[in-house]
Amino acid sequence: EGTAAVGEELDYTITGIEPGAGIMSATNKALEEYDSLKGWTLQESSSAAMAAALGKAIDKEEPIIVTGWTPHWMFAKYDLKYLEDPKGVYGEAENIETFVRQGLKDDEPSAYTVLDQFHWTPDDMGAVMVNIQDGADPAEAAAKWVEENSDKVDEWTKGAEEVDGNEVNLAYVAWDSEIASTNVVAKVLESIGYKVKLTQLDAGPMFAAIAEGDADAMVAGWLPLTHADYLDQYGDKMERLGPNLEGAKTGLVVPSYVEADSIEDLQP
Ligand code: PBE
Repeated sequence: EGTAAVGEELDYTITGIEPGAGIMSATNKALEEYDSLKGWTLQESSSAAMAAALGKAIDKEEPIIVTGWTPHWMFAKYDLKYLEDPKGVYGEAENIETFVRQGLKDDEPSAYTVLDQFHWTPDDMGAVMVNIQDGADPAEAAAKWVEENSDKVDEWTKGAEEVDGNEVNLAYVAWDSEIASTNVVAKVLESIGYKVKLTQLDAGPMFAAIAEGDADAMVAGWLPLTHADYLDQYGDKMERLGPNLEGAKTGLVVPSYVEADSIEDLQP
């Protein structure tokens, strides 16, 4: 089966996720920049529905193209590949960064210290994601990781004094990667006495909540590229604490049996 057949079988449709995701704007840009994607459409969906569609296609060994990212459990569960992106529309390696509201350092120095020191690897995040995918409740999966990784957690809590039920509000988006990281940070904050509220939002509102002080922190800023527009819009009103994970990636992802290696192998 050639690559022309792939487009036809897919009705020239890429399965996307939530409209506010940076990977959606990057994919819209790819649709404009690659001749091979002329006439293709990007279907809005949700992260969960995208993963379900991927699983279904793989069960039937049918082609599918999704907007994907790493770290993600789907690379542990399925045999997948990124389509090469010779024009660099999806950027190089991304980092995931932590942002807090202005004033948090004075108001809640202990929480600020933990958030500032929070730093882990794609493998760490992947382990939590796989557990959640295997059926663990996100809070349980996070608690298990925290228990098994006290060396790392001790580094994050170093110098943070215990508090007595102070409240902290973490904003996040229901991307599998951010469900994992946000729940882990919540567990660690709870371990030093915080009462943590998790607020699930879309991407834009998540940045806005930190900028406006409606939420205290988030650990879900993908940069330098994926969330560059949000950083432009809200960066001045937030405190940027830098990467909590290095070596993330986004792009178009297909099961390895799909006969295309590059976005340029697709056919308009
Ligand atoms: N993602 C996962 C997000 C960032 C985290 C790649 C889906 C996005 O595209 O905005």
